[in-house]
Amino acid sequence: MTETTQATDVLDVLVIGGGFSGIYQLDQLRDRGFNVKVWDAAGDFGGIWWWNCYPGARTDSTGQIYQFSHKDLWKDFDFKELYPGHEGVREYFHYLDGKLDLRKDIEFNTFADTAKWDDEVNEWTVTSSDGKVARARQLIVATGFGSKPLYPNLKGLDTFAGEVHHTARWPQGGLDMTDKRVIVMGTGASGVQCVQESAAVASQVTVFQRTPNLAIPMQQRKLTPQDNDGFRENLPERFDTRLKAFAGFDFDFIPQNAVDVSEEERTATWEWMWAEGGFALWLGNYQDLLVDEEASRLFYDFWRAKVHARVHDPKVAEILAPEKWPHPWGPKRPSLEQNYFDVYNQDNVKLIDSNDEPILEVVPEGVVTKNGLIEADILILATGFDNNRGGIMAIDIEGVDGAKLAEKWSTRVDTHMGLSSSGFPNLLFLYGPQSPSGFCNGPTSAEGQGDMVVEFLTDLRDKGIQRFESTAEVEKEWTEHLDQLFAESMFPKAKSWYWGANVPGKPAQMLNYCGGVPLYLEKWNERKQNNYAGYVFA
Ligand code: N01
Repeated sequence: MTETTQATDVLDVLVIGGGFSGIYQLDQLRDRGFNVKVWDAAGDFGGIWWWNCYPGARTDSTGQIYQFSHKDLWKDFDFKELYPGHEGVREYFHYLDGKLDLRKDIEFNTFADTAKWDDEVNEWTVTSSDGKVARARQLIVATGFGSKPLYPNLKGLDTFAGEVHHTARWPQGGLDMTDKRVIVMGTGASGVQCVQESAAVASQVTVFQRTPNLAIPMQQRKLTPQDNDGFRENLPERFDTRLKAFAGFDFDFIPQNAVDVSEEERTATWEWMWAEGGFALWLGNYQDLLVDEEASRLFYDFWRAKVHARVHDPKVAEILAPEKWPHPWGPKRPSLEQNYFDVYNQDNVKLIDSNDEPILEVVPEGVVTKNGLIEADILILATGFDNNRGGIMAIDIEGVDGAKLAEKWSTRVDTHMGLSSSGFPNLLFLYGPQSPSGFCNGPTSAEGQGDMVVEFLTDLRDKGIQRFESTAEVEKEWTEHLDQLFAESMFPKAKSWYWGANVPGKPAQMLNYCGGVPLYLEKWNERKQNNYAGYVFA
């Protein structure tokens, strides 16, 4: 029997999810005297990086900004690579544990199965799949945007005789792909990284691509202690920029339009940015790239020429970077790649356009397409997630009068600023649907949105408020605000998880706040100054 099973203990706060957002809450709320516990389904620290331990899984943010700024936690941790792998991020979590003494209040291997609100006593009762029970006055769900893997509906999948793994359910002990025949389905961030790694060791890699990944260079490099010391010199300024920049990075868009500058200037800028690498090519590029198709096409052509110059077979290059673009460059997340396009020059790597040649069936020996059997030992499903909402809807959450959150959201997600939902009092979401989530660097959100929540809960406690609930009206307004931003943007032109277009059968709607982090924080501050407008208190 664990601490949270003591029926007499009523926690101030139970946090579900021990990634960046969850542990930030634990540390900050504990400092303010709250009695807090965290439940996490993972076996240990790392959040998303515990689950996604497939070969090559690494961040698309530099380690310097993929860390906490608070409590000087950046002063004595060295990242070994500019873009840390899952091992590096886990190492950072263990460092945090050493500094903040987190583990004593976290229960790993604990999947929250149900959460039930009791209106009589203003408490949540939460149960785990292995029978633990916790009671808490406030419940925070911080399950991340990618905790519910999306499996493809492949005929015969369970008959496969080899190893089949979703990237987000990779064996913790690893999987040796040396001299194996590997199939990778999906070319999102996870697929690109799996392809790069498997191509180095496998005897044969077959990649099924449905939509080309308009990937840009990572320019990865190893870091020395001197490099880390150098970075620390201006880290506070870089942290400061994060909350002022559109997507929570330490850079923002160039305040100029690509279409307004000369071709010579534009090309020089892009060549320089290309050599630097990273997401600045996406979220620190000319300001019109994500909103104007003409500007987007200019960059697409620049990008396409780079890809064609690297891929020897023009037919393969055309599948990877076609003349007719799959969608404008920008509204679908590009990946950061290291040698992704180069591996297609290797004899052991084959690319298949799955629009033309889909997998018809999985059989024990491999997969069957219209061109016959492709034998395989390992089948990698890099097919993504039921993003933003899936992880929350996987918990059976029951609010006032027995209302179920999964039912409420089955036709449409409605929240107040991605934080709460009417009918579900004293429940907050972090990095949840309708927050900047997918458009915000994780640790930036953990601190920025995290501080909003910490201050909110502290204020309510200090005022003796025992119950809060957002109103249906304010949620409708927020959803309409997102719908409007979406309609005015280029996002509808690219099917993506940002608006749930990747999940067959689920309603599509913009699930990520695309007005930018600064505007999001500003809107919260307005509400806060107005007695937390949008909430009803008791
Ligand atoms: O998932 P995805 P992901 N038949 O949804 C294809 C973060 N992340 O795990 O594009 C055939 O992006 C699908 O095809 P299409 C990051 O935010 C970060 O790669 O829909 N294909 C697509 O190619 C990222 O955006 C990091 O046409 C099917 C792929 O599978 C998010 O997580 C690393 C299919 C899924 O791509 C998700 O990334 C990993 C089907 N039935 C993840 N179903 C880094 O920081 C899906 N696909 C580096």
